[in-house]
Amino acid sequence: MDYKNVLFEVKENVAVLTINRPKVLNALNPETLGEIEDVIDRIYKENLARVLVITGAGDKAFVAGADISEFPKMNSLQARLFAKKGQDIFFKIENLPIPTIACVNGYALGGGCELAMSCDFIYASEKARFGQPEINLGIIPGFGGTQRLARLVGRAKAKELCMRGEQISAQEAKELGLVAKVFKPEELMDKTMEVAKALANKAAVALRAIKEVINRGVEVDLVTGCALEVEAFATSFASEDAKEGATAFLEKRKPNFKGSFTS
Ligand code: CO8
Repeated sequence: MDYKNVLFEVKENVAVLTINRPKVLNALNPETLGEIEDVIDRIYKENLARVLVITGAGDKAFVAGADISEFPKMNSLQARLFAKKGQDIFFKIENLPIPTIACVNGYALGGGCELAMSCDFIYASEKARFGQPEINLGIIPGFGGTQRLARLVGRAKAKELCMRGEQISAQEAKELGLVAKVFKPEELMDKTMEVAKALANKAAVALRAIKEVINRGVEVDLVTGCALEVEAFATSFASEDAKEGATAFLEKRKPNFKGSFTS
């Protein structure tokens, strides 16, 4: 597939997906969502990378939401399909078996905030702005925002953010636990890539297990979550990288993880 709305490259096992519609602050129309899905499917099926970074083109926006110019063309059923398509794609991102980092360089509003929340964690520029402003359009978030936001920042704060529809700064988002780290705008990409490359050299089976167990574990009770953990622990313990990790420690050298998914 030729991409018109996104850029995609893989370097040193780190894939970078850039939403590339800067004239409309990288708003997500159905075509852009389709291209994002194609990239995610390729990463998964072709095992293209060990880490994925998602960012936005230009210096103003990560993604300013779903493309509002599409709304007047849609009836309720079409809007439902669009929302469902977005949700399905964001689940694919959430379930990718590799670490994903949202590198939020500017506005992350509506669908943009929802895209960022489907990643494992968010690194943001000091000038990034977050919010679910759909209420100001007379609608509600449709790409999973009410659900992921409530899980990340708690019910009451999620309700306040969705009901008031106001933007918050990167620093406020960090205080809420939505953002993991805040960087100066000119440092954001380099710092994100530094972490992404470090993750690409860690034990892949263990990374996948951490992701799956935390994602699934927060949805269930503690006993069930710990049962998931003990099984995933056993899988990681049986991996080639686990043998290398312990051997390297005992031999007082740095581990040379292969990053293979085989256990
Ligand atoms: N959709 C389409 N175009 C957009 C969007 C958007 N979400 N955001 C910005 N643009 C366009 C503007 O129309 C403008 O275009 P033009 O130059 O042709 O006039 C250009 O981008 C630059 O934007 P502004 O001039 O508005 O820039 P400002 O710096 O003045 O303001 C803001 C920046 C605050 C980000 C402002 O653009 C804004 O409020 N944007 C809309 C944010 C928003 O409401 N996002 C939520 C959208 S709804 C959503 O995401 C729901 C997801 C689920 C949908 C389910 C499917 C139906």
